[in-house]
Amino acid sequence: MFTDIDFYQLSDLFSPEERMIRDTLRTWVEDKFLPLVREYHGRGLFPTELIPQLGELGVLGVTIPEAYGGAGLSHTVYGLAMQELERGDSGLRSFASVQGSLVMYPIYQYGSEMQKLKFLPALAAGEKIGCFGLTEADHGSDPGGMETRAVPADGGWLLNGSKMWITNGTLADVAVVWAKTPQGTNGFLVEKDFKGFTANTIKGKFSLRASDTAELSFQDCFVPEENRLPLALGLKAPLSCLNEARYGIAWGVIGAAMACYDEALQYARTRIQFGQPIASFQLTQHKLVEMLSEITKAQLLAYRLGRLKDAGQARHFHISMAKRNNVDMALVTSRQARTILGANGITDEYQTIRHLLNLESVLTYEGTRDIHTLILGEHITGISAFK
Ligand code: TGC
Ligand code: FAD
Repeated sequence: MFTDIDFYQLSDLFSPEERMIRDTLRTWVEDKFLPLVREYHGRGLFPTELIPQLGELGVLGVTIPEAYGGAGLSHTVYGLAMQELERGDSGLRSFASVQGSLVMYPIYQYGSEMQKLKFLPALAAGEKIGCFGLTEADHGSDPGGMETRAVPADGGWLLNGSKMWITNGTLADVAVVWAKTPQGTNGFLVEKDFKGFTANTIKGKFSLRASDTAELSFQDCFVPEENRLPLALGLKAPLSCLNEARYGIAWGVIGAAMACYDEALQYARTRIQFGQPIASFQLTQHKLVEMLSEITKAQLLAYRLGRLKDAGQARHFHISMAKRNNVDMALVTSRQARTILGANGITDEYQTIRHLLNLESVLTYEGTRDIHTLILGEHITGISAFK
């Protein structure tokens, strides 16, 4: 049974609806996801049978208007939803992040009415799955250097190139693919059956194993003009999608940290060494106090950012601070929790090391810690230190 970790009683600041949604998702993760995760993590697969339930729960496209099948709810609710999904596993939250923030968001923000009606309701219900192809093998932190090209062809475009490390890549019915055209960076909705489009699973991951990660390839892949995102021009378009996903991560990793802290606290109370619970040792208590303090600070940061985002005042650098800080917090917290579990803590009998390894991916994707440091540095000094 998940305990509520809310040292500064943030619950008092959420509306009854926000608390109800949080608690519904917390129960679902505990009852439906946790019994499956160990097996799927071991097999390196995403539990696809749960996707219809994710659609019914309304976590695919939380902030997308109901007119297009979304839940039409706030960014704060989206944050709480990501927190509860990631309390299960970062791979579960990644599935929802990509579907909602990286696929539905660009279609809603930059797509035609026809594209919105064709794709958004099915994506919201989990009947269709999407992925987001920005990163390439040679261009990760620097997507502006992308080499995937789209050249005009009769009635559309010919896509050539490849994308790497793509979440949901082999599951996706539609890929939002970013490519350079003679006019600059454009977004294309590449559907699964398009000739010349292939997706292959990346094997041998130690991190985010309960998530599908793939390489996408495009060989003279024809994409009709009606599948180009007409309003997405320039690198700004894909980068704006990242703000949505990064924001969700700032909340999500609090869930991972809660899971690890909860497991370590319960373990410390019952693990006996030298004839007494290790929770009775000062150094163990110091670790637990550090973990709870850092979780509490991260919760306050995410809460305020959510209210700023709901007020339309959150800028991308605000989001960078929360993603950078909260992922750091979760990595340190999960590592401290792992030490409390001793040798037991290196097996999948316990969840902490799975979260710890997942968080290495979360630190890396959606902008590494260094990139967010530089985004903030540029904002503070007015000088770009990227290149
Ligand atoms: P730069 O010249 O700085 O910017 C180009 C244009 O984009 C604008 N811009 C943004 N707009 C909105 N939101 C943001 N976050 C933006 N960042 C930049 C900028 O104002 C400019 O606009 P304009 O009108 O002047 O053209 O571009 P740069 O090439 O110097 O790169 C900047 C940098 C390094 C910050 C950017 O490339 C970056 O963020 N790199 C990190 C790449 C990244 O985060 N990749 C994530 C891929 S997706 C993923 O990992 C999914 S994981 C699965 C999951 O989420 O669960
Ligand atoms: P690099 O950019 O090569 O960075 C290597 C190191 O150099 C890092 O420490 C980095 O911080 C540092 N570095 C780079 N530039 C600078 C600089 N200017 N100053 C200082 N240090 C610098 N991408 C997608 O498009 N869609 C997805 O769905 C997706 N899902 C992913 C899922 C997983 C599990 C993973 C691991 C990645 C995923 N990614 C996805 C890719 C992810 O966005 C990239 O891995 C990330 O942007 C970093 O790029 P890179 O791995 O090429 O590292």
